[in-house]
Amino acid sequence: MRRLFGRCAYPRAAETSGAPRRPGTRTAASAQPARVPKLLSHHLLRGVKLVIVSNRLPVAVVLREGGAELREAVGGLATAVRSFLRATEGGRALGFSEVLWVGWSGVRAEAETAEVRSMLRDRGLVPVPLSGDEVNLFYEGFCNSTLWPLLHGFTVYTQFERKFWDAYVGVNQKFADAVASLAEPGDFVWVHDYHLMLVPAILRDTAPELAVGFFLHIPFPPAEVFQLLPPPWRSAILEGVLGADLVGFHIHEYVNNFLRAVARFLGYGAEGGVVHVGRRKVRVGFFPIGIDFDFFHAAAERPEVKAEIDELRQRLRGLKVVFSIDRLDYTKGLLNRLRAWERFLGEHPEWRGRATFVLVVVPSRTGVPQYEAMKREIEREVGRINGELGEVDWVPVVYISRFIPTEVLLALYNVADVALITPLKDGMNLVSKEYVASRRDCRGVLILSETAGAAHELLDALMVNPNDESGVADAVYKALTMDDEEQCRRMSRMQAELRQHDVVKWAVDFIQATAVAYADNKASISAEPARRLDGETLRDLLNRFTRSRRRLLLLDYDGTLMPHYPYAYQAVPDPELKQLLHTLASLPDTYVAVVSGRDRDFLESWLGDLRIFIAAEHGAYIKDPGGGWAPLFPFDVQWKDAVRKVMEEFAALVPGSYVEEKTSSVAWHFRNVEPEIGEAMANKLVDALGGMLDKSRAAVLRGKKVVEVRPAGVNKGAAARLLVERLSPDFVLIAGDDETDEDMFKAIPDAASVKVGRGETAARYTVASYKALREVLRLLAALKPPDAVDDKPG
Ligand code: GDG
Repeated sequence: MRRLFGRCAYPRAAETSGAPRRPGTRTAASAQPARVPKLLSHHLLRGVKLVIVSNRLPVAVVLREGGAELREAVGGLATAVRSFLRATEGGRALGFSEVLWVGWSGVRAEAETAEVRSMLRDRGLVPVPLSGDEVNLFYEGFCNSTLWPLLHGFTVYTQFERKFWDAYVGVNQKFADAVASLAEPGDFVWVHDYHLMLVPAILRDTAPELAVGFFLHIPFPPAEVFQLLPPPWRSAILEGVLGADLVGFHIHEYVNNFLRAVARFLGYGAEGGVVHVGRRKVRVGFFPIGIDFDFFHAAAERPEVKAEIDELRQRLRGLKVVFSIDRLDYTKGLLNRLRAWERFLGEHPEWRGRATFVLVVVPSRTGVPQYEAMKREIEREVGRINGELGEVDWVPVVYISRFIPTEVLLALYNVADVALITPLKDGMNLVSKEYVASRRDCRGVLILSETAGAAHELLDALMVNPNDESGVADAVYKALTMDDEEQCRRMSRMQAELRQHDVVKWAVDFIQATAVAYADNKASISAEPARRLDGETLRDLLNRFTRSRRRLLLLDYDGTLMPHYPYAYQAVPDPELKQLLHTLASLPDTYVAVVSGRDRDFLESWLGDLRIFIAAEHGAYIKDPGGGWAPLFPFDVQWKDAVRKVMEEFAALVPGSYVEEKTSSVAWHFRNVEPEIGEAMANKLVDALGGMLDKSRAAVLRGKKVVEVRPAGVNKGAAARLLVERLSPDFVLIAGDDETDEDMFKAIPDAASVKVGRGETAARYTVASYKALREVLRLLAALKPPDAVDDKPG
């Protein structure tokens, strides 16, 4: 058996069919008739570029003495996108004018010569050079030692290193810069996988008019697992992905996990798979990746594959073959699989000498100690099993630890009586699909982990739990003894599924869904985005302030003038803030108003001594400098008792939620409740309140983790408008950090409005934090009194 594959001379990894062409052109190896699907060309795709972005380009650069050579890479993503491009005439059948692919060439930046770059560019491939340090910290570090284990749920293998994260941020920026430098408004950008989760948000900031789709090829774990990432990293990753118009996963479970994480860590709710991020709607859906069904289904007819099949059959002498192929990885469950095979042979000794397990493990991430140790352990186990059970003319496990040429892989798919695919966790798993598609003879049995994404489609596989050793052993027995009729029944049902949902359909569905999502967002994207308030924009603002005759500053309190504290009572103004407000209010013809959601008592007790306007309860009550409180307009709150009663019932029903009552409003807060339960109950509460309230008197508002009822027409925008009408300023500055402040930004569109912190906004400017805003206010306070400006007009 040692010579099972001995006849072939194996080229090295990234096995190939020679120099690749431009993405989308057909290659010799895959010269099957391309099956062009019925494409629903979308007008948004017409004449624009498709830019594919992935960590690796779909080629491997091989450096030789006499120069460089490019070889087509084999791997899930590269093969999938190539099949799509082949079937769509390089994207032209969809309307794209050109397809470019941005990624790392696989060689360190130092080795990426001008010759390599130009060879790549000739083929539409745009290299992003990575230095040795970046490869170590970004690729081997954050990608493979943090995100890979964490997203697969291997929490104990996950490393949390600040320097890995910093490199991840830097390299994502590099990729985004490379895309932004070649994409134009309206172009389509398809970002792939966990290496590049920050790219969509960076593009949204720097090139907002691009259509962006993001697809994750590996699992997205439950929120409790994702929570292990330090808060700034996990928020940046979620916000990063949400920069896209469409976010895709393989299966519904990952979609749910992602939406829960978004709700829990960012506080964004989702309805029907749409997350509202400021003005944008981000669609989140599942798009199970398929394979090039026709290619695999026709493979056994190809002469070179046929020859391999004949050769293998001859050498196997009627032995039944159980087969698996994986990259060396702890997620693949290789040791569990070996032990299950051993158990099967122990429980069914009659199969010794009649069946063999061909275990192909393709080297991967060589040099990483964890992987090296696992390789040694697999080798020890194979050696032990073969030593204990093997015979002179039979080995229980044929172990191959190298990359195998495609025709050999295709032959193995065709001769294997059983495919034993038992990953502990796998985003999808293409091998299981390729095995099924390859069986033109309608024979063979697939044993598949319920923990692989593919289990959601390949329902006629013998489903196993990879940790259930005896369950897997039983499945092997069942598979080896299954009659031909049942094999064919199961195979043909699975083949029908794979034929219908092939890789081209996957890519076309994804691109078309991105087009729809982008069309929806286009209007809001074209609104002018907020600009950072620094440098020139800040100088301009200070100038306008100086030249104006009458100034009004409308300032939110929590999160804007003060940081957010865990408990509301902690946000007591510091002496520096009070001094600043005092100085500003003392400038000639300058009015300061603090506009807050807090109640009158709090604001009165901490700010009442300043000569400023104060608006409490979102503007329901306004106090003039040195004067008393007056309502924004006459309103009644007779509805409060009934509303409070309903809300108290909800508070009793939902542990962790509570009711807050102010003079003009009642609110039900659910920030301490599980997001799904909180959101679902909030919907019910809104429905219940909607049915009992007179809309002309009371308004139900759905805020961040709160449902509030206020007098109709009361909001910070109305308060801002009233003050502007009363004071007639020719310069208005508005600053705020949350949803309720957006009402002010929209109510006074000519104002210099400033959003404090991240997130979509109707404001003109943004600053990073309350500290940055205070710095701006300090600059205003230090300006020469406008009366003394020499060149004051008039
Ligand atoms: C990610 C996710 C998801 C492997 N060894 C050889 C070889 N291969 C080919 C197989 C198959 C591909 O590589 C591996 O498929 P996977 O599904 O494991 O994909 P990955 O790229 O490893 O990983 C995975 C996938 O993305 C797609 O979204 O399914 O869950 O982890 O096509 O045939 N091909 C040849 N020789 C080998 O030795 N010729």
